[in-house]
Amino acid sequence: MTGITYEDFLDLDYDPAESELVCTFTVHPASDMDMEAAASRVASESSNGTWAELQVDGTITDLSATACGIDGDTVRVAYPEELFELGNMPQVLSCIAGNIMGMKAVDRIRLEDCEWPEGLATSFVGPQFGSAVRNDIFDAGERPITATVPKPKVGLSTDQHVQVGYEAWTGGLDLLKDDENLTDQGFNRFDERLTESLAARDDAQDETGEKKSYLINVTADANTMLERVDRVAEAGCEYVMVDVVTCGWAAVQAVRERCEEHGLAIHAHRAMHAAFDRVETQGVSMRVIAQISRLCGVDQLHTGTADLGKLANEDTVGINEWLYGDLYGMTDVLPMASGGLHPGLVPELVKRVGTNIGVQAGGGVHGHPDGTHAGAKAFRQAVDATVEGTSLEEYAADHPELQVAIDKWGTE
Ligand code: CAP
Ligand code: MG
Repeated sequence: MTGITYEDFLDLDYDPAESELVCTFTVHPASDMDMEAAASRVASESSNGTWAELQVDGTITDLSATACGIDGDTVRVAYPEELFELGNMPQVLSCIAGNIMGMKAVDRIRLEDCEWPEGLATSFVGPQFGSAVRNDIFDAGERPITATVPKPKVGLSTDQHVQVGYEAWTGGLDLLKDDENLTDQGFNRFDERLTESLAARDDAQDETGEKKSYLINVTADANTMLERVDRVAEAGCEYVMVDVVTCGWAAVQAVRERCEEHGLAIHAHRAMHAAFDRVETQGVSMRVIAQISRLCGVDQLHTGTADLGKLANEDTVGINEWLYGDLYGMTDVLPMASGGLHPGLVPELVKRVGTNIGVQAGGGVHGHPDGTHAGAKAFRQAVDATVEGTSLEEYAADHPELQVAIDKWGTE
């Protein structure tokens, strides 16, 4: 009887089958380990191996992954499709981003990218609407859709929150968005906020003749989220918002299923993603988090501002391209640019990431010297000017709100 050892997981001549999931890792081996030894341990621990040589009686299904490529500190690992439970994202991640993240055999390891095979990819439902929301819901034509998040993040009463929404909608923005840490707290209850915001939304629609909607944050335990999704649908909204990283992929998958029953779109906030992707040598890249988000079926996802805003961003452009790209016919995802944006940054943002996006500003709307309504107008004016190819300075000559915003924040 021969045992399964770490060496069995390394074959640099191996050509992965089309059905296999191929993952690319950046690996920094431990000081007592060479790259080949570390790579074989990555493949082993993330599939069917362990630290001891295994003696197995009888025939078992061979579910070994194969470390099939090493190039500098880049390691490619191929995983047989039978290793995975189809449509179960937590199970997939327990393999490819599980124990290996803390293995002593590596000083650092980061899952950089996945090449999803058709069988596994299409076992996930993907988004219902994706970037079609821009025109299906808002009839936005060529322009990005616009959103704002009331600030301060938490602490506004329901009435104050609703009033901010009303001013933003009537100022020209499409979406009011809850902040990531606002759900159902004592100062601003979920049910009351839902009902009152949608009443204000209806008024704003009547007043402007434009479609408006609301991204209400349903994040909670899975059962509570599903109840909230039902209430949002009953109340007549088009979307729910979910903090997808903090609530977990199992819950996102459950919400996606319930949203299909109601025809609701999902706005994905990525709070906590940086715990996984910020350290460039460790964790899981934002690219992979975006892939997981699309497979699990979110319609809109925060992907950063291509470095224009206040938060560190990983490759917004490349991630957005992946979200739009073909994945066996799966619906795409609308990227949301957010975090420190203001009107003056919109032209450069659109230059970097295009117009098939949502643009979201909190401080860059409510921090306008003349308040939220003027701030919303200025933000929308910046979007309209950009899409029609007029410079902000020129457009501001007969759009005073934009002029005030430029005077305050500049155009860089
Ligand atoms: C933006 C924001 C968003 C971030 C999330 C905030 O507010 O509401 O949560 O954009 O980051 O709380 O910071 P401001 P990302 O417009 O006032 O900056 O989009 O990178 O996931
Ligand atoms: Mg926020």
